[in-house]
Amino acid sequence: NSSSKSDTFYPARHGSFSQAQPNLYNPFIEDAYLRHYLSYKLPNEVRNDVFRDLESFGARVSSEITILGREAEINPPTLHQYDGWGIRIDKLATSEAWRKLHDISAEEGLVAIGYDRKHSEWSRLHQFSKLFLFSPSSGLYSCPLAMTDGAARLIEVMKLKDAMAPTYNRLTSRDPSSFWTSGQWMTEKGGGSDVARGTASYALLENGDRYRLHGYKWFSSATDADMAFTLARVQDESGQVTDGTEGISLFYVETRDNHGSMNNIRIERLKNKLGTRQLPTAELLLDGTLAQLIGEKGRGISLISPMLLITRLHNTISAVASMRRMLLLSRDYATKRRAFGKFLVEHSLHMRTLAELELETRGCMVLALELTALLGREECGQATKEEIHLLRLFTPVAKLYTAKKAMSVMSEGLESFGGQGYIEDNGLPTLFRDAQVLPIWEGTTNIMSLDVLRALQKSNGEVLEALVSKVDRVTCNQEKLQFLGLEAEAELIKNWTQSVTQFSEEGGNVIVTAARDFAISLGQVYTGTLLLEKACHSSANILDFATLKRWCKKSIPLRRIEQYDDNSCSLDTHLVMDGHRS
Ligand code: UCC
Ligand code: FAD
Repeated sequence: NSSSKSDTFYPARHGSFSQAQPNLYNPFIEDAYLRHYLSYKLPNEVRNDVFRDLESFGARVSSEITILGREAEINPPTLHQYDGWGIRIDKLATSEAWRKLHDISAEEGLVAIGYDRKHSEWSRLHQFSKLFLFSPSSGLYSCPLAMTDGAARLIEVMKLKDAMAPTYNRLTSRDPSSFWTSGQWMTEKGGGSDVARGTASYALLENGDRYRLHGYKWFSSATDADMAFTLARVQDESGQVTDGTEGISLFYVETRDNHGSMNNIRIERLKNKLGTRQLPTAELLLDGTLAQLIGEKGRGISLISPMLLITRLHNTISAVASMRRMLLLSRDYATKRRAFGKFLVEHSLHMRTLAELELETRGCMVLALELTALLGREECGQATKEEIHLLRLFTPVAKLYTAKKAMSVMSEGLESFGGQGYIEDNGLPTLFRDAQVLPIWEGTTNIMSLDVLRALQKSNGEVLEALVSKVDRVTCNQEKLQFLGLEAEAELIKNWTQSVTQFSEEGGNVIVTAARDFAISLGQVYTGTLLLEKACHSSANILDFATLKRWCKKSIPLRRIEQYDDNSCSLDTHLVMDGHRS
């Protein structure tokens, strides 16, 4: 009756209109694919230990860490450049949550696990699985951890563990009071991709291997870091520096002295950013910063590359982790939100939409996790030559591939919540805007595509031969493939591989224009190969078959060579610049 209808809107009862909200449960227990993948890869004795750790860490992630990550987003860092008397102080204030995330990172061994090597070659897979759970809840603390890990690895690769023991021990410490984080200052105003032309910082000899750095670092992510690796040009006695790559050297900087004073570093301003708001990203003026030369003069870009390999793998795992997180929340929401008289989970169209995202996520997961396993093998001296090549070739591929997929999954994922996906307070938009940095930093998509060409060229094509032999091995057992009904998929993967290798042999100069399509195609081929390998394993389940079969319904973006030739390049320019005043 009409009086009870109006009662419904009586102000005291308006609480009954709340909207169902998704829950984040233990992200390890809820992630059947991660558990299945780790069971497939890890030997039993390692598996039990790793599962115990991931399960208890997952519980911490879904409670304490998620709350801290959200607090870090809501309370971004601030910079106070002057005190009340006009004295320059450059006081960077970070939130309590951010500092607590530092402590948790140490306690949980988020860097240390990769260096303790308790599970020898499997330690990296353990560490990166833990980071996979941590990253989307971490309030971007995953970023300083990436650079910290990269710095520790650089020290190890340079065989400086003894000479730099106090630093190395802090970077890999589990004790929050001694755990250090590292920055990585490469980008200057003149260029972040083209570091060779962009680096204008210079270094004046102080004594021995100690220098004073002068320069302007345009992006510094972890401005609260304790140390950094950076690049500068050494000035000779006549005040000259060498231009280009050959003029760039690598330096180690401690950001503060023993009394806590800044090492002649001025924080000029904090960046006002689309996302990563939790992160104290700043512009830094190095004004006579004391620094130690690392390695040979003029070899800076090459020497810093082991750090880049690690940070690019962190980027990859963070991209995939954000995809997984969006889907965990979205599918839970689908069981709670009703539309047209049914729960979303009962709408086949909605489920098809999410299944497409799940397919991309599973593909990216096998790619990312495989590379971390390869890294572990390489670091323990157990990798074959083929595996070392695969790690080199597929690190930039995975970085660009997963970052792009993360963006599309984040966008579709937000839409799966309808209007709620656009609402700031529930934290979902944070996942979206933080994903947008993943294709940009640590080398943009095009720069990663060109790095793939560099890997090919530097190895005289051996990195691609490694892929071919991997594909051959996975597709050689015809009898088994026939028994499993996977011959068509194996055939398709072989055809894709042939198209890619043929292109690299015949493409000549057009391969530069084709580099992005080439790299994405490689990502699809290798991921398909890994999915096939998993589907052929005795532990495979019905979803492994379905994932592979759906993956093989895609096509690779690489087109015929003439579609990248000079004519088509000038048409590109014509299309883009049509109407521009130049
Ligand atoms: O963005 C940054 C931090 C963000 C925060 C951290 C996030 C981590 C993830 C967190 C997730 C939440 S730090 C800035 C990152 N910047 C970049 O990545 C730079 C992008 N640009 C490039 O990568 C370019 O390709 C350059 C700078 C490497 C191009 O330099 P060059 O000098 O023009 O290139 P060359 O001449 O080809 O390479 C110089 C040397 C060569 O060695 P040699 O001298 O022995 O022949 C190359 O083989 O460097 C070597 N090299 C490499 N080696 C270059 N790239 C590599 C590589 N990837 N691996 C091994
Ligand atoms: P540009 O090099 O100007 O690139 C512009 C566009 O041109 C890009 O799309 C690029 O793909 C394209 N392009 C460039 N060269 C080519 C080519 N040869 N062929 C085809 N396309 C090309 N840097 C640090 O060193 N330390 C940090 O801690 C750090 N933190 C960051 C934090 C944030 C939030 C962000 C956004 C950036 C950070 N960076 C940091 C900088 C980042 O690494 C650079 O912005 C990035 O590498 C790109 O460099 P750039 O901005 O100079 O772009």
